[in-house]
Amino acid sequence: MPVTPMRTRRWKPLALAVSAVLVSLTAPALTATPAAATTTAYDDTYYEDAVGKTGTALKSSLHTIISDQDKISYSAVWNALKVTDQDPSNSSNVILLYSGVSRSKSLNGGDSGDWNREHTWAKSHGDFGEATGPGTDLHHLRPCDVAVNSTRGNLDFDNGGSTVTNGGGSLVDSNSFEPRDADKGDVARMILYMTVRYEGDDGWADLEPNDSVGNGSNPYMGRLSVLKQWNDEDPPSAFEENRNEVIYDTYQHNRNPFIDHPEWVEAIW
Ligand SMILES: [Ca+2]
Ligand SMILES: [Ca+2]
Repeated sequence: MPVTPMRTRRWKPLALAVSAVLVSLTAPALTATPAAATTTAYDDTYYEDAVGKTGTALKSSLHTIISDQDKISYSAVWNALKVTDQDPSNSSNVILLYSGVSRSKSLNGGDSGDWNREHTWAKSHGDFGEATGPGTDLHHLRPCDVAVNSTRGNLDFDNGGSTVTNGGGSLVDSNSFEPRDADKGDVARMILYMTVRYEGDDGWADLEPNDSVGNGSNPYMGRLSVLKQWNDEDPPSAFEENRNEVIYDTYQHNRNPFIDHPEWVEAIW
Protein backbone atom coordinates (compact mmCIF):
# COMPACT_ATOMS: atom_id res chain seq x y z
CA MET A 1 0.00 0.00 0.00
CA PRO A 2 1.53 3.35 -1.03
CA VAL A 3 2.28 5.85 1.68
CA THR A 4 0.89 9.13 0.43
CA PRO A 5 2.06 12.43 1.89
CA MET A 6 -0.75 13.89 3.90
CA ARG A 7 -1.84 17.20 5.25
CA THR A 8 -2.10 16.02 8.84
CA ARG A 9 -1.61 12.38 9.67
CA ARG A 10 -3.79 12.13 12.73
CA TRP A 11 -4.94 8.66 11.84
CA LYS A 12 -2.26 6.05 11.64
CA PRO A 13 -2.79 2.49 10.40
CA LEU A 14 -0.89 0.75 13.16
CA ALA A 15 -0.86 -2.64 11.48
CA LEU A 16 0.62 -1.08 8.37
CA ALA A 17 3.37 0.55 10.38
CA VAL A 18 4.09 -2.70 12.20
CA SER A 19 4.13 -4.76 9.02
CA ALA A 20 6.48 -2.23 7.40
CA VAL A 21 8.90 -2.68 10.27
CA LEU A 22 8.63 -6.46 10.04
CA VAL A 23 9.27 -6.35 6.32
CA SER A 24 12.37 -4.27 6.85
CA LEU A 25 13.61 -6.78 9.40
CA THR A 26 12.82 -9.87 7.39
CA ALA A 27 14.05 -9.39 3.85
CA PRO A 28 13.24 -10.38 1.20
CA ALA A 29 10.12 -8.23 1.20
CA LEU A 30 8.44 -10.58 -1.25
CA THR A 31 7.45 -12.73 1.70
CA ALA A 32 5.41 -9.92 3.26
CA THR A 33 1.77 -10.70 4.06
CA PRO A 34 -0.89 -9.32 1.68
CA ALA A 35 -1.99 -5.71 2.06
CA ALA A 36 -5.45 -6.86 3.17
CA ALA A 37 -3.91 -7.82 6.50
CA THR A 38 -3.36 -4.13 7.26
CA THR A 39 -7.01 -3.13 7.23
CA THR A 40 -8.24 -4.24 10.64
CA ALA A 41 -6.10 -2.73 13.39
CA TYR A 42 -5.27 0.94 13.71
CA ASP A 43 -4.69 3.65 16.15
CA ASP A 44 -7.72 5.71 17.09
CA THR A 45 -6.11 9.12 17.38
CA TYR A 46 -8.42 10.44 14.67
CA TYR A 47 -11.41 9.54 16.86
CA GLU A 48 -9.97 10.33 20.26
CA ASP A 49 -12.74 12.81 21.16
CA ALA A 50 -15.43 10.25 20.27
CA VAL A 51 -14.10 7.03 21.79
CA GLY A 52 -16.15 5.89 24.79
CA LYS A 53 -19.23 7.94 23.93
CA THR A 54 -22.65 6.69 22.83
CA GLY A 55 -25.90 8.09 21.48
CA THR A 56 -26.17 11.76 20.58
CA ALA A 57 -22.86 12.56 22.29
CA LEU A 58 -21.08 10.13 19.98
CA LYS A 59 -22.92 11.45 16.94
CA SER A 60 -22.05 15.02 17.86
CA SER A 61 -18.37 14.22 18.40
CA LEU A 62 -18.15 12.36 15.12
CA HIS A 63 -19.85 15.24 13.33
CA THR A 64 -17.19 17.65 14.56
CA ILE A 65 -14.36 15.28 13.63
CA ILE A 66 -15.51 14.40 10.12
CA SER A 67 -16.62 17.93 9.21
CA ASP A 68 -12.95 18.95 9.05
CA GLN A 69 -12.48 18.07 5.40
CA ASP A 70 -11.50 19.23 1.94
CA LYS A 71 -14.05 19.18 -0.88
CA ILE A 72 -13.87 18.51 -4.59
CA SER A 73 -15.98 19.69 -7.53
CA TYR A 74 -18.51 17.49 -9.24
CA SER A 75 -16.38 17.35 -12.39
CA ALA A 76 -13.41 16.17 -10.29
CA VAL A 77 -15.52 13.30 -8.95
CA TRP A 78 -15.06 11.37 -12.20
CA ASN A 79 -11.33 10.96 -11.81
CA ALA A 80 -11.54 10.48 -8.05
CA LEU A 81 -13.89 7.51 -8.49
CA LYS A 82 -11.40 5.96 -10.91
CA VAL A 83 -9.02 5.81 -7.94
CA THR A 84 -11.33 5.10 -5.00
CA ASP A 85 -13.23 2.34 -6.78
CA GLN A 86 -10.52 0.80 -8.91
CA ASP A 87 -10.91 -2.93 -9.46
CA PRO A 88 -8.20 -4.58 -7.30
CA SER A 89 -7.78 -7.20 -10.04
CA ASN A 90 -7.70 -4.83 -13.04
CA SER A 91 -6.31 -1.31 -12.72
CA SER A 92 -8.04 -0.28 -15.98
CA ASN A 93 -11.48 -0.84 -14.45
CA VAL A 94 -13.76 0.30 -11.66
CA ILE A 95 -16.20 -1.89 -9.70
CA LEU A 96 -19.81 -0.72 -10.05
CA LEU A 97 -22.12 -0.38 -7.05
CA TYR A 98 -25.23 -2.60 -6.90
CA SER A 99 -24.20 -4.79 -9.88
CA GLY A 100 -20.63 -5.60 -8.85
CA VAL A 101 -19.61 -5.39 -12.51
CA SER A 102 -15.99 -4.50 -13.38
CA ARG A 103 -16.03 -1.93 -16.20
CA SER A 104 -13.42 0.15 -18.02
CA LYS A 105 -12.62 3.47 -16.35
CA SER A 106 -12.86 5.07 -19.79
CA LEU A 107 -16.57 4.22 -20.10
CA ASN A 108 -17.65 7.02 -17.79
CA GLY A 109 -20.59 8.93 -19.24
CA GLY A 110 -24.32 8.93 -19.74
CA ASP A 111 -24.94 6.39 -22.48
CA SER A 112 -26.20 2.84 -22.18
CA GLY A 113 -23.27 0.67 -21.14
CA ASP A 114 -21.46 3.56 -19.45
CA TRP A 115 -20.98 4.09 -15.74
CA ASN A 116 -21.90 7.33 -13.99
CA ARG A 117 -21.85 8.91 -10.54
CA GLU A 118 -24.41 7.36 -8.18
CA HIS A 119 -25.47 9.47 -5.21
CA THR A 120 -26.15 6.69 -2.71
CA TRP A 121 -27.90 9.32 -0.58
CA ALA A 122 -30.21 10.42 -3.40
CA LYS A 123 -29.54 14.09 -4.07
CA SER A 124 -33.26 14.90 -4.14
CA HIS A 125 -33.58 13.86 -0.46
CA GLY A 126 -32.66 17.26 0.93
CA ASP A 127 -32.26 18.72 -2.57
CA PHE A 128 -28.50 19.33 -2.38
CA GLY A 129 -27.90 18.76 -6.09
CA GLU A 130 -24.39 18.65 -7.54
CA ALA A 131 -22.85 21.80 -6.08
CA THR A 132 -19.67 21.24 -4.07
CA GLY A 133 -20.84 19.81 -0.74
CA PRO A 134 -22.97 16.73 -0.04
CA GLY A 135 -23.54 16.35 -3.79
CA THR A 136 -19.80 15.83 -4.34
CA ASP A 137 -18.96 13.96 -1.12
CA LEU A 138 -16.98 10.89 -2.20
CA HIS A 139 -18.00 8.95 0.87
CA HIS A 140 -21.39 8.29 -0.73
CA LEU A 141 -20.60 8.61 -4.44
CA ARG A 142 -19.96 5.40 -6.36
CA PRO A 143 -19.54 4.34 -9.97
CA CYS A 144 -22.77 2.71 -11.15
CA ASP A 145 -24.16 1.36 -14.42
CA VAL A 146 -26.25 4.09 -16.05
CA ALA A 147 -29.37 1.92 -16.33
CA VAL A 148 -29.06 0.48 -12.82
CA ASN A 149 -28.58 3.99 -11.44
CA SER A 150 -31.73 5.07 -13.24
CA THR A 151 -33.66 2.12 -11.77
CA ARG A 152 -32.54 3.03 -8.27
CA GLY A 153 -33.52 6.65 -8.87
CA ASN A 154 -34.20 8.32 -5.55
CA LEU A 155 -35.80 5.30 -3.88
CA ASP A 156 -35.33 4.61 -0.21
CA PHE A 157 -33.63 1.35 0.80
CA ASP A 158 -35.62 -1.65 2.04
CA ASN A 159 -35.83 -5.40 1.51
CA GLY A 160 -37.86 -6.88 -1.30
CA GLY A 161 -38.89 -6.40 -4.90
CA SER A 162 -38.23 -7.91 -8.28
CA THR A 163 -34.87 -8.51 -9.94
CA VAL A 164 -33.08 -5.47 -11.35
CA THR A 165 -31.87 -6.11 -14.92
CA ASN A 166 -28.08 -6.56 -14.86
CA GLY A 167 -28.28 -5.54 -11.20
CA GLY A 168 -26.15 -8.31 -9.71
CA GLY A 169 -29.07 -9.61 -7.65
CA SER A 170 -30.38 -6.23 -6.51
CA LEU A 171 -34.16 -5.89 -6.16
CA VAL A 172 -36.56 -3.03 -6.75
CA ASP A 173 -40.24 -2.32 -6.16
CA SER A 174 -42.41 0.77 -6.35
CA ASN A 175 -41.01 2.46 -3.26
CA SER A 176 -37.65 0.90 -2.40
CA PHE A 177 -34.39 -0.60 -3.64
CA GLU A 178 -32.45 -3.54 -2.18
CA PRO A 179 -28.77 -3.76 -3.21
CA ARG A 180 -27.09 -7.10 -3.84
CA ASP A 181 -25.87 -8.68 -0.59
CA ALA A 182 -22.21 -7.63 -1.00
CA ASP A 183 -23.21 -3.94 -1.17
CA LYS A 184 -25.79 -3.89 1.61
CA GLY A 185 -23.39 -2.93 4.39
CA ASP A 186 -21.59 -0.43 2.17
CA VAL A 187 -24.90 1.31 1.48
CA ALA A 188 -25.85 1.37 5.15
CA ARG A 189 -22.52 2.87 6.20
CA MET A 190 -22.59 5.46 3.40
CA ILE A 191 -26.11 6.58 4.31
CA LEU A 192 -25.31 6.80 8.02
CA TYR A 193 -22.08 8.72 7.30
CA MET A 194 -24.20 11.32 5.51
CA THR A 195 -26.56 11.69 8.46
CA VAL A 196 -23.67 12.41 10.82
CA ARG A 197 -21.68 14.62 8.45
CA TYR A 198 -24.66 16.83 7.51
CA GLU A 199 -26.38 18.30 10.55
CA GLY A 200 -27.82 21.50 9.08
CA ASP A 201 -25.08 23.80 10.39
CA ASP A 202 -23.30 24.53 7.12
CA GLY A 203 -26.00 25.70 4.72
CA TRP A 204 -27.07 22.21 3.70
CA ALA A 205 -30.08 20.25 4.92
CA ASP A 206 -29.82 18.18 8.10
CA LEU A 207 -29.84 14.67 6.63
CA GLU A 208 -31.34 12.04 8.92
CA PRO A 209 -32.37 8.38 8.73
CA ASN A 210 -35.92 7.26 9.43
CA ASP A 211 -37.82 3.99 9.17
CA SER A 212 -39.96 5.00 6.21
CA VAL A 213 -39.93 4.56 2.46
CA GLY A 214 -41.32 7.15 0.04
CA ASN A 215 -39.39 9.99 1.67
CA GLY A 216 -39.41 11.90 -1.62
CA SER A 217 -37.59 15.24 -1.39
CA ASN A 218 -37.53 15.30 2.41
CA PRO A 219 -33.99 15.19 3.86
CA TYR A 220 -34.56 11.65 5.17
CA MET A 221 -33.55 8.20 4.04
CA GLY A 222 -35.01 4.87 5.10
CA ARG A 223 -35.31 2.40 6.36
CA LEU A 224 -33.11 2.70 9.40
CA SER A 225 -34.01 -0.70 10.89
CA VAL A 226 -33.05 -2.38 7.61
CA LEU A 227 -29.84 -0.39 7.23
CA LYS A 228 -28.84 -1.54 10.73
CA GLN A 229 -29.40 -5.16 9.71
CA TRP A 230 -27.37 -4.68 6.54
CA ASN A 231 -24.51 -3.15 8.51
CA ASP A 232 -24.41 -6.35 10.59
CA GLU A 233 -24.83 -8.79 7.71
CA ASP A 234 -22.20 -7.24 5.41
CA PRO A 235 -19.24 -6.00 7.49
CA PRO A 236 -16.59 -3.68 5.96
CA SER A 237 -14.57 -5.37 3.23
CA ALA A 238 -10.97 -4.68 2.24
CA PHE A 239 -12.31 -2.82 -0.82
CA GLU A 240 -14.48 -0.57 1.34
CA GLU A 241 -11.69 0.05 3.85
CA ASN A 242 -9.26 0.91 1.09
CA ARG A 243 -11.75 3.37 -0.40
CA ASN A 244 -12.13 5.08 2.98
CA GLU A 245 -8.36 5.31 3.23
CA VAL A 246 -7.92 6.78 -0.26
CA ILE A 247 -10.60 9.42 0.37
CA TYR A 248 -8.86 10.31 3.62
CA ASP A 249 -5.31 10.31 2.27
CA THR A 250 -5.82 11.86 -1.14
CA TYR A 251 -9.09 13.77 -1.43
CA GLN A 252 -11.18 14.86 1.52
CA HIS A 253 -9.00 14.11 4.55
CA ASN A 254 -11.99 12.87 6.50
CA ARG A 255 -13.16 9.34 7.24
CA ASN A 256 -16.38 7.33 7.36
CA PRO A 257 -16.50 6.35 11.07
CA PHE A 258 -18.84 3.43 10.40
CA ILE A 259 -16.28 1.70 8.20
CA ASP A 260 -13.66 2.04 10.94
CA HIS A 261 -16.17 1.29 13.72
CA PRO A 262 -19.28 -0.50 12.42
CA GLU A 263 -20.34 -1.03 16.05
CA TRP A 264 -20.95 2.72 16.33
CA VAL A 265 -24.15 2.24 14.29
CA GLU A 266 -25.68 0.40 17.26
CA ALA A 267 -24.07 2.83 19.68
CA ILE A 268 -25.92 5.77 18.08
CA TRP A 269 -29.14 4.17 16.78
CA1 LIG B 1 -19.74 -5.10 1.36
CA1 LIG C 1 -27.89 14.86 10.28
